[in-house]
Amino acid sequence: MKKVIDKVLEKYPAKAFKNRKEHIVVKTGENEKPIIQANVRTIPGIITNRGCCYAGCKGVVMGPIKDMLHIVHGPIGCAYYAWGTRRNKAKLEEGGQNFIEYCFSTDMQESDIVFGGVNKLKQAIKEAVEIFHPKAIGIYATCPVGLIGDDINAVAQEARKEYGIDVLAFSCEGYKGVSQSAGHHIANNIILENVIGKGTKEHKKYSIGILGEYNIGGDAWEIERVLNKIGYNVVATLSGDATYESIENAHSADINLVQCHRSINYIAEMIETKYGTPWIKANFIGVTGMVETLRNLAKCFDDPYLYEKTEEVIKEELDEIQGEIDYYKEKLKGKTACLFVGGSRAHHYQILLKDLGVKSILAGYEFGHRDDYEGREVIPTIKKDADSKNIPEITVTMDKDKYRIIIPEDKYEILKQQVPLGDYTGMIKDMEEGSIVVDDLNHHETEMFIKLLNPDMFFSGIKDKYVVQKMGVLSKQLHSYDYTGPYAGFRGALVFAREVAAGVYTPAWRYVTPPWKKEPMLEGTLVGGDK
Ligand code: CFM
Ligand code: HCA
Repeated sequence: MKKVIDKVLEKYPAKAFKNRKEHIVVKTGENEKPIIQANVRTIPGIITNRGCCYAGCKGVVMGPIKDMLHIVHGPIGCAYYAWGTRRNKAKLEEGGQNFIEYCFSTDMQESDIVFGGVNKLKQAIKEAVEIFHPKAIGIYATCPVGLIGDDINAVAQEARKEYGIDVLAFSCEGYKGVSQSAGHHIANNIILENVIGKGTKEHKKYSIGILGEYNIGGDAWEIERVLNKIGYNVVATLSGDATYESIENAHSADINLVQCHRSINYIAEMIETKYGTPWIKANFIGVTGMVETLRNLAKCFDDPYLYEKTEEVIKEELDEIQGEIDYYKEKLKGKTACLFVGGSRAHHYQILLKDLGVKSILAGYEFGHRDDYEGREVIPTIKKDADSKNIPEITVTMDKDKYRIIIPEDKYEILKQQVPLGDYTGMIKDMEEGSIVVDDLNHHETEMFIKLLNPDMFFSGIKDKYVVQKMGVLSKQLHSYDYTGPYAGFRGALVFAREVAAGVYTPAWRYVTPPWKKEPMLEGTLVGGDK
C-alpha cells in the first residue's frame, strides 16, 4: 500500500506533496492508530469535492426544518445549489406547514452588491410573512453579504419585533472555515441558544432524541418506524423532517442518539451540560449497526419491557429481510469498495458493506476532523485551526430549571463500560489492516487510486460519480442515494444491497473499456483484468 501511495503522490510539486502526504495514511500492524491531518483548507488549484460553510448551515442543518422559511440572502446560484438536491425529505403534518420544496432567495443583483442588499432582505421577509405566515424565518448570508457588510442581525432583530415571530440570522458566508463543518457549527450554536429549551410539552416515557439524522431519502422515517415499534417516543430529530416546535422541545429527551457525529457532536455535549441529557453514538446504517444501536439504547433505559421488546422487534425485522439479504451477500461477497463522503458516511457504510461481505480498501472524509478518523480521545490534542476564529464559540451552563439527572453518576460510569456513552471511536478503528485512509481526496487522487486499486465499486457524490463510472467502476452516491433510498435500518439495508448488486452485475460494464485496457497498466497496480 505504501507503494500505491507513493505512486499517487509522485507528480505533485514539493509543497503539494508535503501537504497531501499528511492527509493519506495506511492502517498497518505497526500503525494501528495513525495520525491523519484533517480539517485544513484545500491547497488552491486542487480540485476538491468539498462544499462550503453556507452549504453546511443552510443546506445541511437548518434546511430540513420544514415549517421554518429559509431565505438565502445572496445571488440566486447559492439558493439554487441548496434547492432539493440533498433529498432531505419532509411530510406535511396535520395542521402544520411544509416549505421544503420551496427555494426562497433575495436574488441579489450587481446594484445590491454596490449599494447594499438590506432593503431587499427586509422586503423579502415582509413578503414571506404576508404570503406564507411561517412559524419562524431563517436568513442565510452567502459570500458577498459578508464582503459588503449587510447587517443581517439587525434586520432579523427588527423583523422579530415587527412580526412577532422568531427570525434567526446566520452569518454563514461560504468562505468561512474549511468547509461544510463550519456551517454546522454556526447553525448548531444558534439553535442551541435560541430554539432548544423553549418548548413546554409534557415529558413522556421512553423519550429519545435523534441528532445528526437528516432524513435523506427517507432514512429518518425508516429509523423512527422501528423505534416507535419498540415503544420509544422520538421527541425530536435534528433536523430531518423536523418541525420548529419539536426542536424547541428537544431538551425533554431522556437520551440522545448521535448518528452523524461530525455535524452535531458539540450540540449533544452542550445539551448534556445544559439539560442533563446523556448521548450515545448510534449507527442506523447496516443490520449490524442497527441491532447494536437498538441494544445499546435499551441498556441506557435498563427497563425489562424495553429489553424484551427490542429483541422481539429485531427478530421480526430480521425475519422480514434475511432471505433476500443472504441472496445479495452471495452475489457481493469478496468485492472491494472505496468510500469518500462528507464527514460520517464513509464510516457508517463500511459497516453495511461488511454485512454484505464487501471489503472497504480505501475510505476518507471531505471535511471530517481528526476525531472523526481517530476517535474522540484526540480532541484535546487537536490544534485550533486558523479558521476557527471565524466561528463564534459559545459557552453553555446548566439550566437550573430544566436540568434533570437522568442517569445517576455511579450508574453512568458502569454503563460507559458497556455502551458508547458520550464517546465515538472514529472510522480508522473499524478498518482492516492494510486499508488506506485519505482526507479531502481530490480528483487526481481519485483517478490514480482507481487505477492502482481497481475496486469493484466507489461510493461518493455527484462531483466525481461520472468520472469514476467512465473508468468502468460502479459508482454510487452516498449523499443523495442516487435518487432512491432509504438505506438506513433493516429495510434500508435491503434496498442498498439490491441496488449495489444490480449495479455490479449490470451488463452496461461490457460497453465501457476501463483505462487499464486502453493504457499500459501503471507500475504497482495491484489487480488488473476484467470487471
Ligand atoms: Fe453528516 Fe450528513 Fe455526512 Fe454532513 Fe454532508 Fe449529507 Fe454527507 Mo452530503 S451531515 S457529515 S455535511 S452525514 S450533506 S446528510 S451526505 S456531505 S457524509
Ligand atoms: C453539500 C451537499 C452534499 C453534496 C453532495 C454531492 C449533499 O455538501 O453541499 O456532492 O454529491 O449531500 O447533498 O453533500
